Amino acid sequence: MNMHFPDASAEQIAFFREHGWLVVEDAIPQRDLDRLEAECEVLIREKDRLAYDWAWSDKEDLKDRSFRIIQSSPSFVWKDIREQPYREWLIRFGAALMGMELSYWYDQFLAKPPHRSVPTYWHQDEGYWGRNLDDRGVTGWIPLQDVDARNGCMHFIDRGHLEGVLPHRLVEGMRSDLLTCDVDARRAVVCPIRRGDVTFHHSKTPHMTTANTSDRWRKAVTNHMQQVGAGGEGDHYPWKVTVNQRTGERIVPPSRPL
Ligand SMILES: O=C(O)CCC(=O)C(=O)O
Repeated sequence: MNMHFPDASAEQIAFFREHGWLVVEDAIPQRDLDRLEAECEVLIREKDRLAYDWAWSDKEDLKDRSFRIIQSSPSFVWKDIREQPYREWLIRFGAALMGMELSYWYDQFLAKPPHRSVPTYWHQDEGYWGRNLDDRGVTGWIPLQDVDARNGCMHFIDRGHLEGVLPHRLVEGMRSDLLTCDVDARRAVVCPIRRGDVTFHHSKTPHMTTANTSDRWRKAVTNHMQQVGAGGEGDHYPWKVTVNQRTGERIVPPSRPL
């Protein structure tokens, strides 16, 4: 293990358990981020083949998607990614925060183009994943440049992980599976952070990122981990849909009420 990667302190663990989120400063070396960012470039360049448009508008045909949020996975293009020290660190650090044994689940590359993106609206990850992940998931979010509210940093609802799963709905005007829920925005904590910092959030923490109004891309790699044995998504809530953006097909998985 690279000595640079920090261990979770008792204060960080206590903060995460109370608040449902945490900023870890200076966690990942710049050279590791340079490699990760370079590997992700092809996902932007070849987005029609390798990515979904997470904010696919219902006014656009499949072939005309404007990719207001590119949604892909670094694992599609970087075969050795699972052996990278930052990945081992995410599991170790996340496990300490959650107080459970974790396995790495999946990663996403989420890129917002300059000026023409949209927010990733308020949601809880369990709203997408279903009851299988009940208090059993954690996410480590890695921006590939400095972020603040002008280019899409994380916002969290403080202590929201202690208040159950909120009713979600599909975001209006979208053809993708993008969900949202209503929150008390007065409790929102804005988390501007620097390249090298990482945020963690519990799978029940309501969170959002703002649109990118800057002149540069906002790129982030998000890393989802689950308790060993949780078995991935399932036992879904009634708002869940899956959209296959190769075909445009919309699938409604079996669900039960909230
Ligand atoms: O990067 C984004 O826009 C949203 C990320 C997110 O919602 C997550 O990592 O859970």
